Amino acid sequence: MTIRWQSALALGAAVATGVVASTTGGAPRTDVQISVAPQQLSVVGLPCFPGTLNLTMTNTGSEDRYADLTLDPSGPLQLSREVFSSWLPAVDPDQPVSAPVEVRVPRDTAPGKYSLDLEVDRSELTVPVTVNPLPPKGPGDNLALGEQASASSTHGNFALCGAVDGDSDSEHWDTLTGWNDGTRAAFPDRYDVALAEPSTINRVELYTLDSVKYPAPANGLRDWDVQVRDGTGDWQTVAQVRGNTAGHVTSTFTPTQATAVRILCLAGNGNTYSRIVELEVYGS
Ligand SMILES: [Ca+2]
Repeated sequence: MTIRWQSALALGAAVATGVVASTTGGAPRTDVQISVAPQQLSVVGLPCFPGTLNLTMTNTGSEDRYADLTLDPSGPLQLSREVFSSWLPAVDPDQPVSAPVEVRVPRDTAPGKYSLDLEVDRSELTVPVTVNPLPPKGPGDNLALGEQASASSTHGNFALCGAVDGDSDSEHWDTLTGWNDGTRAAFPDRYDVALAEPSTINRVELYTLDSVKYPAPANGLRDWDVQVRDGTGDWQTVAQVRGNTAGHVTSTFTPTQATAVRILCLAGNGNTYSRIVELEVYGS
């Protein structure tokens, strides 16, 4: 059931990209076209599971100009930006300018249909946003999925939340579905996930980079400690992995009450970076 839910999420994140023609809304002059990809979005009320839209403005007119693309969310939608401003030179061929916006909703958001209105001048575009039900977090479910991650550093080309996005496939590595630290050849690094509520856990599944192009013996995580945070805020080591060359490692330990889980990364194969494609946490 968990797998099915994750697959659905992966599909939701892969909604076909495309360009939506702007509407003029009766404006006498509209020389900035707006587009968005994907054309619709699915999100869920988890703290580390943002939906991302890519916004694009294109000056189709003959004069250089400055433009403000405003974003107007409905209901509970929270945005990483509410305006996208850019200088748009008039050039031939037209030069699109793009920027991302992250869309989140609170955990208690009612599932349903919402929307995000984009506007430049009188050119408007509406993006439908579907809020899906929260995933189950009972016995047998991955307690780390979409929960708040934090890290000692994150490489600029990667996403902090990529290691709790439900996608453990290393072949998707270059589409930001994993965490890569930002301090090359310097260890330790740490990657933490705060659980939604204190939980008794006894197993951590770690997927490090192991693809055809980037095999684990040269690119994966080699040495790490699995640590859990107890109710007093102290961290204790519950498992250790050394000399790893596999893409997927299961660590089991005595059932332990935890408010958060940390991977303390001590060394990587190739002595470059710490890379986690997915971190999963389970109770007994
Ligand atoms: Ca992932």
